[in-house]
Amino acid sequence: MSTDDHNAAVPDAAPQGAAPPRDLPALGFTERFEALFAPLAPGGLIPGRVSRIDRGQPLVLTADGPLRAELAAHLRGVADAAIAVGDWVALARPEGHDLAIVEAVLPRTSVFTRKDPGDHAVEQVVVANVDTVFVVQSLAPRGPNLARLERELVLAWESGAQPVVLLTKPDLVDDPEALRAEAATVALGVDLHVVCPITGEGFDILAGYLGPGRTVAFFGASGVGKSTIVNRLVGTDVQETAEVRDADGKGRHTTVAREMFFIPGGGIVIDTPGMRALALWNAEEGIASAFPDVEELAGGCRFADCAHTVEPGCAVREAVEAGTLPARRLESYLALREELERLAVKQDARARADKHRSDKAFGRQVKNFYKQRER
Ligand SMILES: Nc1nc2c(ncn2[C@@H]2O[C@H](COP(=O)(O)OP(=O)(O)O)[C@@H](O)[C@H]2O)c(=O)[nH]1
Ligand SMILES: [Mg+2]
Ligand SMILES: [Zn+2]
Repeated sequence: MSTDDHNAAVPDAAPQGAAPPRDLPALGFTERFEALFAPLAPGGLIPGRVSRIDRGQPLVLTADGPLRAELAAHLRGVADAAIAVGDWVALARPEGHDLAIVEAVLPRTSVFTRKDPGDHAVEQVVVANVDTVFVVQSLAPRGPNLARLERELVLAWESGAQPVVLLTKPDLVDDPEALRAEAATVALGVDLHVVCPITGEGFDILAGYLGPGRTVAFFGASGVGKSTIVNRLVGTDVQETAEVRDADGKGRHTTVAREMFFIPGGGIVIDTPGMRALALWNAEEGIASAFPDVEELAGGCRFADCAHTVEPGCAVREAVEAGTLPARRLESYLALREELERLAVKQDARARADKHRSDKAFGRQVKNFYKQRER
């Protein structure tokens, strides 16, 4: 922590485990972010990465250490600028101000979103700028939940990060290999590994996804072992874990916040609380990626806009009848598609268009920052 910083540094709130690196590439500041940030450097701003958010105030890791920050007035209430753990931001550090100020949020390489669990057709950004999304499921007590895995994979694909499935608790089941094969039937085109954070099985493979500047995040229901994996990777118990209730095999929500941790050999992990509600948000492409089998069959349907329900000449339903596509797979696909359609009715057109406007929004943020400085 440099002592001449005029903004309060916050060592007490810094993540436990390995200290956050001070060099930006180790924090994930790639050439892409460097180039995006360049127009803001002449304005005296510094780049930093959001490692956690407490009561709306991000903790931002910078080359000068962690700084507590708040959003600039011109970003507040702007949906495009909502920040998430993992975001790269441009910070001002005004003289005599306790908090640094987030003046812009750099366009993301990936963003994991879901529909806000409330009723509204509102997007919730879970984490940003993740390279690999680990979708975690437990093999015990009942084996993988295929429908949930399909939904999780749709969201993971949609994020733009690389999805990878991790299956935990092989030590608690008789035939982990058979359960793995079952999960593999819905995890098309993604790596799938069995890991045991208790024995360390599979951790050599996890290391391959990590390394300096690489960011991985863990998703899955509570109790599947996400925090236990994170603790083993980090090398100390940075996250609380909880015994799973025997009756229903479900875990309690011990992980309450999303937070970034650092791996001694290099690499950044983000743990997340178990998410009960994983409602889709604009996941058209995610569905297409998660169901390559259905999408390919659909190419053979007589009608280009075939809904695979009652149309004549439907190659998808023919495959189900012939036994080459599991009926439950088509049901999942249709249910997820229908969920998206219901969401589209609730969303206004603007909300839908917003998703692809982050580059434009960033340009506006840069302009607003310089405009406000002239005053
Ligand atoms: N036997 C066994 N227990 C595990 C394994 N992974 C996690 N656990 C246990 O499962 C419980 C829930 O783990 P936790 O990491 O808190 O789950 P989270 O909610 O996904 O973060 C804890 O008691 C862990 O010790 C595993 O591979 N084998
Ligand atoms: Mg946890
Ligand atoms: Zn069809």
